[in-house]
Amino acid sequence: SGKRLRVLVDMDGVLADFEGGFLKKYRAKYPEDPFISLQDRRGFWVSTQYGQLRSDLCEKAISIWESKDFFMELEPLPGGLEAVREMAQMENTDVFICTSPINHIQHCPYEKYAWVEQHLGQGFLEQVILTRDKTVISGDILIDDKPDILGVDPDPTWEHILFTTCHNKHLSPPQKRLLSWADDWRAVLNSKRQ
Ligand code: UMP
Repeated sequence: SGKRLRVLVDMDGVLADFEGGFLKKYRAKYPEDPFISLQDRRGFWVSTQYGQLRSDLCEKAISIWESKDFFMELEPLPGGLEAVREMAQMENTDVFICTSPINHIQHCPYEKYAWVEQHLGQGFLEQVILTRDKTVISGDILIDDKPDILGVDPDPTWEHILFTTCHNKHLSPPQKRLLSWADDWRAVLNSKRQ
């Protein structure tokens, strides 16, 4: 009984393997330059850590995700597509994919929709929310790998569940975590139902 549960699911680092796709294409494009292994990643911003490694690597990193086909060719993370499909079938549950596009607009916004269409079907396009500010989107739960989700609303309606990935696994965050899609995401949803 009670009202419907609205679940917001992030895309990069939660459904799509942004970090793995980045590293593969960075190493292919810049084979002579140093790189940061996934186990050494720290901090949400890849470009910041590459810039700390060597100042010219910040813009080289950015050139990777600004390239055509970067977002389209990201591999799905294990279990993510199955989880959102299952959520979409659950009673009294609405699932939305809530993702921030980069400001280099040539490819990313289109490719994010195309990725969802390819992997989840055309009908799932109805569930896509592109926004640079997730605090203005209302929901009960936001599953996201970014530790600090800030915006104009200081008191968002959703509870942020931190999805574990290479850059956040060493933190002791205030949020609840999902360790992966093999973790008990169903229990997290059920805990928010009235
Ligand atoms: N992104 C950057 N710089 C980085 C790492 C990621 O611009 O160093 C981009 C990729 C995604 C966006 O489009 O930021 C993150 O979106 P969310 O995962 O917060 O939705």
